[in-house]
Amino acid sequence: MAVAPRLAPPLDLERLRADFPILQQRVHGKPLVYLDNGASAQRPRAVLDAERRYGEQFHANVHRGVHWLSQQATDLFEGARERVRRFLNARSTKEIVFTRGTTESINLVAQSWGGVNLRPGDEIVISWLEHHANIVPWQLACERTGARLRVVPIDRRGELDLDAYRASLGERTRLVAMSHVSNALGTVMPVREIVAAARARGVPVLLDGAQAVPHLRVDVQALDCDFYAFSGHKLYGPTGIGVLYGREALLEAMPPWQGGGDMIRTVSFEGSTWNDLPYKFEAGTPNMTGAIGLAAAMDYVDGIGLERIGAWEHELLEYATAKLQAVPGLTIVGQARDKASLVSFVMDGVHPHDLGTILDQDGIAIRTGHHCAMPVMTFFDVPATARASFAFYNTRAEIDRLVAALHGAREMFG
Ligand code: 7TS
Repeated sequence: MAVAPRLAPPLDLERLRADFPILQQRVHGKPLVYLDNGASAQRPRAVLDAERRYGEQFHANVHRGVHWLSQQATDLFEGARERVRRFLNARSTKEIVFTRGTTESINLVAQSWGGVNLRPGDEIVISWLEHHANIVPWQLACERTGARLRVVPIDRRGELDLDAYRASLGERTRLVAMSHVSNALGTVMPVREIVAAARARGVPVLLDGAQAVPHLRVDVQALDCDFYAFSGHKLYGPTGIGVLYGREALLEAMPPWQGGGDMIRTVSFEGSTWNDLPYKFEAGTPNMTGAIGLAAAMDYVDGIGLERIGAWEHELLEYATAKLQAVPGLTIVGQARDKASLVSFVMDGVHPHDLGTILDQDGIAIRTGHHCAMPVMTFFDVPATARASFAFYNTRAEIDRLVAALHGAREMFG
């Protein structure tokens, strides 16, 4: 007998929004409409409380004290690592390196892995839609090693050209580094195909998951990627904390990238030896508050369910797309068939920065600019875009306010 699919119950937005104190306020006299979640999502009380509780009751330096507080702090910090492992379905906590964020995670790989694996003429394959954090560290690695970048084109919809991608993989390809979701266009990248084609050639893959983890269920074993990078602050967690997932065998073979306390086993003036994974990559006192806050954010998100979050955000995206398309003079930049949770757009005759300023007067927060993805702007021949990026706590009524304000801007600029 066929079992009817169980539909997830819809989100109780009123109750969920009450978890976010910052959303309750007025800006310029208007209720805040926060549509800049792609830059940084807001933190629920559960995260703020976890950070405060740690500071009020458990803070001490980790991994070094025999005293009670230090053990509490270490347990909480290592518990957070295990929470991240479970969130990503990594095999082992040895594969979970805490960093300051996506940017630092990618720099770690570019410096450490790149330093021992790249030779003159080797190639790193990236795409045209990458955030600067997944371009510049590779450029720096290329400068140091003589390797070069190969950039896979996108099409007018903002989708990766998969044939060109496959054709770009060659004898000299040493690494593929791509976004999971584009921050400037919202494109969900065909990561299965990307990974499969690279693996067939034995080429490791790094995925920049900064814009993916808040919206999609990420399982690093199912993805079969070698590195996965993301930031806490886009996942309703704290700033200054992020994660690098790395396949154990690769991390094991990589040298440390920063030296200092905690990453060593022994130090003498003749030379030093390195600590086990993941500590080899965590020199100095880590961000314990951040890690604990991030674990609380993961509990919070999983408590709601990423599938339900994704489903609601998809509804918001479709609703916003339809309404925005009806605004005279407005063009959506990035029309990929598979998109996550944001809309980039331009309006004839109105600079995106002016749009942002006008919307701000209405209490509506969006981001305007190049979104740290200048090549994307070049590709679409625009100086900048306006970008509304959604979180599960956004409502249709908020999108109505965005759209009304855009109609107003249109009239103002005639
Ligand atoms: N990669 C992608 C795809 C991103 O969207 C971002 C941040 C980063 C890397 C860097 O993350 P960080 O936490 O290390 O700074 N993106 C954005 C954005 O879209 N608006 O502000 C920051």
